[in-house]
Amino acid sequence: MTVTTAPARNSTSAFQAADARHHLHPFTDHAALAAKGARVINRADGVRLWDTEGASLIDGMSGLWCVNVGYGRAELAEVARQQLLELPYYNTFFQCTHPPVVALSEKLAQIAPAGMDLVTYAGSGSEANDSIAKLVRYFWNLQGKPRKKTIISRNYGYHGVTMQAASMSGLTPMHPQFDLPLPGVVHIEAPYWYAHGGDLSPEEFGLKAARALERKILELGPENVGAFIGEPIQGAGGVIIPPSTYWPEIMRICRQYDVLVIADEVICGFGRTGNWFGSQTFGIEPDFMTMAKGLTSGYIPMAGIMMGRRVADTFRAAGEELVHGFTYSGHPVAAAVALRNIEIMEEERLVEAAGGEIGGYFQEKLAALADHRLVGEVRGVGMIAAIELVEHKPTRSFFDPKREVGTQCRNHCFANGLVMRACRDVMVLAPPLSITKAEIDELVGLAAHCIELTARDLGR
Ligand code: PXG
Repeated sequence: MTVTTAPARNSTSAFQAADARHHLHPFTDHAALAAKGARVINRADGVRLWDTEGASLIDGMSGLWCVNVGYGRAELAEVARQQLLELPYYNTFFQCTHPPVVALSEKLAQIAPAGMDLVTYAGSGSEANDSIAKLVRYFWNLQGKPRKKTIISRNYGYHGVTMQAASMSGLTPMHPQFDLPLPGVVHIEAPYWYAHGGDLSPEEFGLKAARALERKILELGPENVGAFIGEPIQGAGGVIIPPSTYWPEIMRICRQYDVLVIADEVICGFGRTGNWFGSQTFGIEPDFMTMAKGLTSGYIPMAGIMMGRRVADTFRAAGEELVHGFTYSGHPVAAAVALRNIEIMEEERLVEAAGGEIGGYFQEKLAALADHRLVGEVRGVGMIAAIELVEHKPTRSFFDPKREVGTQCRNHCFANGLVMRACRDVMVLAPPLSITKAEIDELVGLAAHCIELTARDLGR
């Protein structure tokens, strides 16, 4: 046992020491973090975070793309408190239900794309995607097509970390540590025009990228392909926004070969792209929709799986038990918080703001950063955006990844009061939808300053 001189119990160094000793962080090099000490965030309000040293940050990432209504919503704490007192837990197995899960399901059916009116629940986006993969198998078994099981997903996709969700993810570092992907999952190229579009126009490239799906279906045989999964905008992969031609062509292909469409709305859902769901923004008609994050604005864990009519009718008519579900499927406290969260979005017209004035202002201010010598492209929709940091603008050429330019920029942001995330050398932003214009000015000002600091570090 190591004994050190004890720092004050609630001091930053005490938290850091205990954290380093006992807490293994997600997606983190443990030894490197232990050497440095974690930043201890202990308070938040609106779009701002504070750490134990008293420093404040504008949270340009809504936590992890989830706090859509912003921090400090007393109403959400209040509904959770009331529900905890009234019925803190009961399950939805064995022919039982409870008022919060009924009310939430009804509300979700109201705001979902047309025809989607059946929902089941999970605790996280990963669990929800894992469940969908099982439901795809079950659907095709019920249809008498038991071979139709392969799921096609995309490079740069992020669908979570369970065995199946990590397999469907297309961020390659997620696979080797765990001997993934599992059989039955294959990947195709992403509609990432800036990196891979070459001389094609975005529209031409969108068609080309979509037709990679058709080629893969024909290669595998349509009788073996069960579903295609994609985020409307690929988030963790670097906010990859597909050209306008992409999703309509994907829909055509999936309908032609009878392949189910899974829209992973974990980031795009709940207003981020200016509609309730990214599917509405991009003209996707999903058979399954994955919901998490913004469903509760991250105040409490919850995920949902929304089904389209064909899938829903098949399950409703199955005439047997669906042998799937979690202890916490439709948890009453989470459901109550989710419902109130959606009501807040409605009352404050946050989705309209993201698709209108506030989203427009955010995108317009950010667009000005495209003139910076380090910035190759600024792209965005509603309240999600990306800034590509590049070595050479005219040829769209990237820095050597070993230089970790994105990480340097992120570190400058962190030191200067802004949370902006780096996905490779793509700086990404997804602030709360409740952000004000003045806060957007501050956020974009800080982002510009930190990009400039990064350029100077590079001697440019
Ligand atoms: N689908 C998508 C599109 C996601 O973004 C998940 C599924 C998985 O959700 P859970 O709740 O199981 O984490 C996500 C999660 C990042 C980052 O680095 C992004 C996510 C999670 C952790 C980190 O940007 N997205």
